[in-house]
Amino acid sequence: MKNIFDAPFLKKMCETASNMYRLGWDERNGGNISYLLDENEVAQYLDLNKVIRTIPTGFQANELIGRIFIVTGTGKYFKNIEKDPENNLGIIRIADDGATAELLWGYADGGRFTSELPAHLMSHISRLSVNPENRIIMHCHPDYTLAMTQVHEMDERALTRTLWKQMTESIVVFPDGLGVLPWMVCGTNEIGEATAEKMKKYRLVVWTLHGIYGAGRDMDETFGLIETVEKAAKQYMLTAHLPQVNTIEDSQLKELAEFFGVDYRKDYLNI
Ligand code: 2HA
Ligand code: ZN
Repeated sequence: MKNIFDAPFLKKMCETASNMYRLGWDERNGGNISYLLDENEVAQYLDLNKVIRTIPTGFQANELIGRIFIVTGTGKYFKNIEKDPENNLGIIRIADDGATAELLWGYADGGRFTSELPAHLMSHISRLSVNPENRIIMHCHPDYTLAMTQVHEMDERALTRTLWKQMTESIVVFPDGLGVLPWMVCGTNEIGEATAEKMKKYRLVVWTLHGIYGAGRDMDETFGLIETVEKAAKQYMLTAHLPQVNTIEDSQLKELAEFFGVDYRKDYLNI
C-alpha cells in the first residue's frame, strides 16, 4: 500500500486550499471543496474494505452510491489544511443506502465533512449528468465577486454581460456565464437543490452576499474559472464609479467567442 500523503489528489487538495487561503477567498472556516476520486487510484493508498465510521449525510444521493470523494471538514480553516490534512480533510464513500457517508480516511479528530455537503453532492450529480468528466465542486468567498453582489443587479444575463465586458479573457474562460441565487440560508438542502439546479446550466453559481460555486474536470480548471470571475469582478469594482471611456462591445465579444471557438450564450449578447 502506498503512503496516502504522497497521493497526487491529496497534494492537489492541499496546494489548492493554500492558494485559495492566500488569495483571501477563504477566511476563517469559509469555503469548501469536494473532489470525486477514482476508486482504483484510492485503492493504491487505502484498504477500501476498512470503514473507520459512518456519518449520515442528511439527504438521498442514489446517483452517487459507491462514489468516493475527498472533502474539506466542517469548521476547518483552509489555512491549516496543508500542514494537517488528516484532521482537516476526509475521504468518504457514499454507502449503498445513498444517505450515509463511509469514512475511509481523515477527520481524525472526530470531525465530519463540510456543512455544505448537500450542495456539493447535488451539484456533482448535476454536473456529471452534463459532463461525466466533472470531478470538482469548489466553494469560496472571493472579495470582489462578493462585493459585486452588493452593488450589481443580480440578474444572470446582466451580471454575466458585465463580467464579460471587463476584460478580453472573460468570455473565452466562462462562455457559459454565471448562474445566480438570491440570498438564502446556507448549509441547507434547499440551497443545495437550488445550486444543483443552476449547475445543470452553469459551471459557476454566485450566491448573493455569500460567495461562489465553481465546477470542473480538475482542480486547475475549477480554480481558474473562479479566479477569472474574481479578476473581472475586481476590474468592475475598481472602475464602476469612474467614467467609462472604453469597453468591449457586443460585436467584439462575438468576434472573440468565434475566434476561440467557444460555445457561448448567444442570447446574452445584444446582436
Ligand atoms: O464552510 O463557506 O458556506 C463554510 C462556508 C459555508
Ligand atoms: Zn460559504
